[in-house]
Amino acid sequence: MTKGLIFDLDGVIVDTAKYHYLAWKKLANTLGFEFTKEQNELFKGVSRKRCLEILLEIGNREATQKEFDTWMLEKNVDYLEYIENMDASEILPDVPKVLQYLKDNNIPIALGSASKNAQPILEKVGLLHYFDAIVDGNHVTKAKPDPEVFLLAAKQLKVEASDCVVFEDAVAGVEAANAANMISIGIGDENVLSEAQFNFKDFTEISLNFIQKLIEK
Ligand code: B16
Ligand code: MG
Repeated sequence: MTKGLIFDLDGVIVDTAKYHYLAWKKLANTLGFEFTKEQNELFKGVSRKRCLEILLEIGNREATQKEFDTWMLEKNVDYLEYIENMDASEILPDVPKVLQYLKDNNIPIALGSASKNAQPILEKVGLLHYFDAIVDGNHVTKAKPDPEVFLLAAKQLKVEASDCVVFEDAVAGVEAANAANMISIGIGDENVLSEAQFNFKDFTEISLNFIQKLIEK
């Protein structure tokens, strides 16, 4: 039975959360309120549109549709500036080791991310060539925790959903993987990601032996 492995981007492959934070903070400050790193935790795995809705709730601000669209655009322009110079040094530890192992074993690999900037980020850090399919915020109509992003990834890999494994750092992403009937692997705080079937702090904790077991099952 062929397995398919699906990776989230932010928090799993690279830490782009810090750049999202800077861009959202800049917008909040422009609008006259503060936005903390703790509040930024709420944004992980969440779509850009939903992030702005939450930000406006935090700042107790209303927006016309035109303002809303303008602020989403401004945030993204700033975010693109922050990620402009990303390179391979920003790849999270041991991620290339796992991707290379999967490639060596002919296991299809997909990206399943909420970000609309996923492909250029993979290009910048030099990992694009590992991916057989890229499903991101440009391809889905329903955000995580809806399973759409992962189901679409499985379809593109031509692998049954129940034969897929998902690496996720966000609660909504773990929920989406579980809803897709896939094996969910939480990367990060196991108390936060308690719904995941397996938990690891990061990829340095994941042995190639464990990966081998996953692809053999
Ligand atoms: P963009 P992931 C998510 O990436 C981020 O965690 C989340 O904070 C961000 O709002 C979302 O992508 C959309 O990103 O503004 O680039 O479209 O974790 O799903 O890879
Ligand atoms: Mg993530």
